[in-house]
Amino acid sequence: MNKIDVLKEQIEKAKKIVISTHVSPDGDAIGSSLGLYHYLINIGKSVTVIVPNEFPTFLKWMPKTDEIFVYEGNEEEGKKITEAADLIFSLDYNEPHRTAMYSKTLEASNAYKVVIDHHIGEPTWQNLNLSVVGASSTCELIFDTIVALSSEEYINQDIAYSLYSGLLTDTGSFQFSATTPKVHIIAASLLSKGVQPDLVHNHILNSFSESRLKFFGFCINKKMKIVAEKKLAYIFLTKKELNSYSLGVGGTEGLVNEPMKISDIDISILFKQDKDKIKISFRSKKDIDISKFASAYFEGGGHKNASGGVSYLTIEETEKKLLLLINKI
Ligand SMILES: [Mn+2]
Repeated sequence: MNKIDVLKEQIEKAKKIVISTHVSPDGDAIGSSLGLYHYLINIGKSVTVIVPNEFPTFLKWMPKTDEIFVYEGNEEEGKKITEAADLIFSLDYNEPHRTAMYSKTLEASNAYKVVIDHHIGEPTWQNLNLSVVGASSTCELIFDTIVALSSEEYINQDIAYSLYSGLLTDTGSFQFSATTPKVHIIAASLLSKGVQPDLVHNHILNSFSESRLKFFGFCINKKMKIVAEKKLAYIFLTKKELNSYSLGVGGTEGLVNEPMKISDIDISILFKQDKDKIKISFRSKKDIDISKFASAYFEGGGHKNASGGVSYLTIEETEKKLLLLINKI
């Protein structure tokens, strides 16, 4: 049996389905989850989307975001829903630890587990893996999955808005190298289902508060450091600086991309001080595989040109470590 037939059988059998995403869900995580959610609801299934923690306000316009179950703060109910599920989708992540506070509950479940993701990784914990490493987005893969399970006719306007949002955010508005001809063909199909591109763009990208834009200005003006010979820009932000602007959930989203607008910058790194660690975002241009650097020295991973990582040192020590190691990039 091919993978799609296996999935089809599991969906038909399933009485309760859970769709889960990684911690701090982004546009692709929410878009792919809602896209699949609408499809499964439309074919008559009982489905809950569970996110580990809150997601940004600029994603809350998508159809049925109010139905998304936020695990953090509702753990008891979240455990019950997960225990009752006989089929669980893991979208936009491929290791349970990426779900942070939800991971124990997820791992305790006996449900049939399906991973659909595009990040680097070779997971072995699931029952079925429909991931394509290097694909533009999980939304692209959900489009393919729905078409393979049913047909393009099943993609209605709600699904189209959800999937288009993830395509847009994960390709940086169709600019990153994973923006293949196929991505544009999918985008065209979604537009033909009634998606208004300007509306999505305004909701997601032109939705800054005045305070958030001023914060971006502060980061570029006062905090950005350049290592010209390495074509590297980096920003360190203390907890205090992050708290002194009313940013809300997802307020630093996209900040790491700002230095990439400089023609002489090929690498951008953002360090954000958190409770007990420093969260790191890496971006690179062209053939520079920043995920290798992120995983070798900062417990990171992700994509060739976009990775995450973490440091348990102080800001001063982390900066020292970075400057010592930049020749390894
Ligand atoms: Mn993604």
